[in-house]
Amino acid sequence: MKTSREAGFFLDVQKMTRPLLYTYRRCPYAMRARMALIVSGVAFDAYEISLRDKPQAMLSASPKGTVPVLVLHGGKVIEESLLIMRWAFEQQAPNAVRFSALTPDDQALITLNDGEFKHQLDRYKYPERYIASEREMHRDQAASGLLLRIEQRLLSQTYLGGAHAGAVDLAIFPFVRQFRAVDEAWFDAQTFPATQKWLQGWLQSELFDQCMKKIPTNQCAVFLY
Ligand SMILES: N[C@@H](CCC(=O)N[C@@H](CS)C(=O)NCC(=O)O)C(=O)O
Repeated sequence: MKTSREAGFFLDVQKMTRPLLYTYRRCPYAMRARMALIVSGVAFDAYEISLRDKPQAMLSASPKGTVPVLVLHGGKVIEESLLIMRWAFEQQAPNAVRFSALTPDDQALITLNDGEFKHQLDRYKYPERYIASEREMHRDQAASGLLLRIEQRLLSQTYLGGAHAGAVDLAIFPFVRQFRAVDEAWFDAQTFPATQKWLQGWLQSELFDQCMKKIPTNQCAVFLY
């Protein structure tokens, strides 16, 4: 990975040599997009934004103002993390095949993750923004909802995707990571052995390491694998 080129105020989408990903290192949606691009072998530029001061070029491409946003050569904009993942897997790069398939059950798990679980995670992680006295209720609902479903799957298979990691693993792992990070001691004391092992495997993976490479705010880095 090489750092340093600063993205211009406006993008000249005809001159782009690689797709440009607007990203934020700690955002779980951006993490899933970066990991999908990396495993698919797609070379891309990653521009690290400040959430408080978003670049005008990004807002011109995607006025809704969330990351990740992927701008393709020619100007096509993909502004939802799951669609960026899908685009990455469609590029047919060597590693992409086993990551591409999403069963209806996988999709249901991702919907649960992005809906109910994210709702509970926010209320557990940021009690000051919500009703502080309900924090533990949200934590416990998350545990008996998505985490239990994940645990049941991982008791009979190594990855959520089956014997091999799949898109469903990449889509969900960053959120479970964030959930654990709120109170690691609590999480590690729960009886979710398969989920704990699965999470540790991802935290220690080369892919996660690559996806978490630090890029200075308002600078661009090239991801070439
Ligand atoms: N549905 C979107 C959600 C993306 C999202 O909410 N990203 C957060 C960062 S984790 C964001 O950009 N929030 C805007 C802000 O905080 O101003 C996706 O899947 O890409």
